[in-house]
Amino acid sequence: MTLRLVVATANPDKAREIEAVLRDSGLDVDLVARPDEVPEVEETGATLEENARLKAEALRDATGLAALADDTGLEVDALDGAPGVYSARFAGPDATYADNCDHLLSALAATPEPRTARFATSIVVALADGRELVARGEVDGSITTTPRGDGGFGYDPVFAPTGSTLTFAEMTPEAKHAISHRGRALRAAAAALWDSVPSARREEP
Ligand code: ITT
Repeated sequence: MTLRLVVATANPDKAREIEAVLRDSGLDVDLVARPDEVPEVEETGATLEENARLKAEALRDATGLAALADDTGLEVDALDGAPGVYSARFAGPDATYADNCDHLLSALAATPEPRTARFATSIVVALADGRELVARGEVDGSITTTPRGDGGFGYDPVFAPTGSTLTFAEMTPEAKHAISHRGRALRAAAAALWDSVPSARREEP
């Protein structure tokens, strides 16, 4: 039976990645766009998981549907883990992706390479019956000295995963999802859904 799942993100780039990874999950999922009339929740949590839970529960409560939320942060070792939960607004409240990348490169201008960092994603799925599933994914890498590539979004042009000479923005979407924080967290969330909602398993043809 199709699981109707509303995605609790206002970021279309993120929504596109979530859809692409869940399409390959073996689950029969109908992804429903986040209704515009539902107000965005304030991300007041101290951790990625708390923020993901706030977003998922608010949307589940507003729609009565299962809701999936992703909260992601970039943790830079030389900045003691910043920007972390503040990644979206690192360069200010209305910061663009380019503003945030520039701000990060400026903050690291005096830091020699490798400027080690990791992306982390926490996912919470708030099911309609009140159960909650939690998943996390991380990828280690380093911050480049200049932005490179046009793919992906956010900090992708300045993040090169460990073992690759390319930034995430220079990779195909499939190559990014195979190793990314979000790809890993979503595959773990899909496995939890497979176990917890057997009716959503897609029958093999
Ligand atoms: P929602 O809360 O509505 O889902 P958001 O864009 O505010 O959208 P986050 O707080 O989770 O999402 O993300 C923080 C920022 O981290 C985001 O604005 C991006 O700039 C960046 N980011 C998230 N995922 C990323 C990825 O896969 N690659 C590069 N940057 C990413």
